[in-house]
Amino acid sequence: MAAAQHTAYIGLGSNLADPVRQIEQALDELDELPLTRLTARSPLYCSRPLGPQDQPDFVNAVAGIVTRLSPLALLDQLQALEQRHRRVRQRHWGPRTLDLDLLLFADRHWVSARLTLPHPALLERAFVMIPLADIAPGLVLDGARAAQRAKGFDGSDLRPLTPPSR
Ligand code: ROI
Repeated sequence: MAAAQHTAYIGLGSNLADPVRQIEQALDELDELPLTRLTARSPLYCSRPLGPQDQPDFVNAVAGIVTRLSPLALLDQLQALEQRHRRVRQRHWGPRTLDLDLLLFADRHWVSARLTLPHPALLERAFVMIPLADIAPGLVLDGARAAQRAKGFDGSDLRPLTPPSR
């Protein structure tokens, strides 16, 4: 029997080596993962770095996918994709060519050394919640809709790079 299909959301971030190209390419590559289809992509946002400020601004986006992969098989694929972008991580919370965070996988709750679902910082980060709310406004997270949660951020650290209609 074929594995069941689930919806998952991926956070994308880059602040090195032409970040817009890194993110655009990663979105295409998500669509090409085995047993996986890209179903939604948020606009791209420019965001001030969280963490050390002596690094370039980030480009961030959130992708929606449907997949027949398991959460850990998907995580393996995301990490392989990061490696293909020659991910460099010079220091903790420092600049990187491509970060792919598995934010949500269906309504799974999971805690292990490799993976925590939902992503532990999901609700705290404007550069995740605002693009997530763009593509999944009605998604209920801890009792509140994504759109409602996104309104809780002042948004001044986040600038859209592409029109929301894309
Ligand atoms: N800051 C922003 N704005 N966007 C990110 O994707 C991001 N990723 C990180 C750290 C270094 C914590 N800061 C970030 O990993």
